[in-house]
Amino acid sequence: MPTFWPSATSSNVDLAFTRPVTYKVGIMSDRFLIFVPAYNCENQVPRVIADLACLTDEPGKFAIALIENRSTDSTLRRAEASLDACPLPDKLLIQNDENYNLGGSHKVAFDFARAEGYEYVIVLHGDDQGSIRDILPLLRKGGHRNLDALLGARFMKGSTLQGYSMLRTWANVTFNLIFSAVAGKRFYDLGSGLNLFRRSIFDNGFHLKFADNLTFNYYLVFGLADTGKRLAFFPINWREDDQISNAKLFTQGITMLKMLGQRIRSKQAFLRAEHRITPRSSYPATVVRRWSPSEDPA
Ligand SMILES: Nc1nc2c(ncn2[C@@H]2O[C@H](COP(=O)(O)OP(=O)(O)OP(=O)(O)O)[C@@H](O)[C@H]2O)c(=O)[nH]1
Ligand SMILES: [Mg+2]
Repeated sequence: MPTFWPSATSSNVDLAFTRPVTYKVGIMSDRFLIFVPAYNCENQVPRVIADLACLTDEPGKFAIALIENRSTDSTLRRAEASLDACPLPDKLLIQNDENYNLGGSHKVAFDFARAEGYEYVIVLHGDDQGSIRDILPLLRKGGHRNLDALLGARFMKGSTLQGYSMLRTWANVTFNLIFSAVAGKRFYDLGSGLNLFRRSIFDNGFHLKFADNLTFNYYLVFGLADTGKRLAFFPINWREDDQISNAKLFTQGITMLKMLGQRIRSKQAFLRAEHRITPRSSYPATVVRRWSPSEDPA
């Protein structure tokens, strides 16, 4: 287990017995794992990884874990080449042993982040619809410190959306409002592709029975609100250009209505219920390649 970097806000460190240390305000002391879920996005994943080069001069400790989900195209090969070329020192290419879909990939990522001692997980979808740059100003201000989840929102003041039809935008905004009313907490997005989570909130496994598919995030926002987690939303820039959307408006809408029915009937039963089509006791994955500073040639 790697050593934790001291947290600027930690109160359990007795500084009286140590040399004076100047803790800088901001992200200097935090460890972030950037989790990039990737499936059949061979054309987009190189752009996402190339963009992460902007983190080289950031003071926080950023590592990348790209989790490849058994793509049928060249995503794995192209991800490896892109990671190899990326100037950040800590990088991992992980492949799920089976396809666990997007929600299952999150479970792999949170588990891995716990094993390696990361305090925060930043989710950034591998299909290049958003950018890590949108969250950086908040991290620099320490905006994540008093929160359990900082969620990117495509549908709030300050957000920009490109390539989304009126119908799709309307459907999203409508579901945001319905979910908010049911949860008693304002949700500005039920699942964008740029989110930050405090990793320790997943240590008790409250998320493990949430659906493994693309609806995982919808369960998660309810789960976060219903277990009293501290969450906030921030506006993001989101686009759809050469991506293939897998979120089918009609079938997804029906699924969401069923989910709402379940949640309205009982909050507690909803939290405890099995929401997966294929329940699993574990989500095994394999590290295909790891780059770390100590392994760099001298
Ligand atoms: N569809 C799908 N996406 C996966 C899977 N595993 C990881 N992903 C990644 O999850 C992200 C989201 O998938 P999308 O198909 O774009 O779904 P979405 O973002 O909910 O829908 P859009 O709003 O249309 O983009 C992408 O970065 C995928 O590469 C999988 O098994 N299926
Ligand atoms: Mg997408």
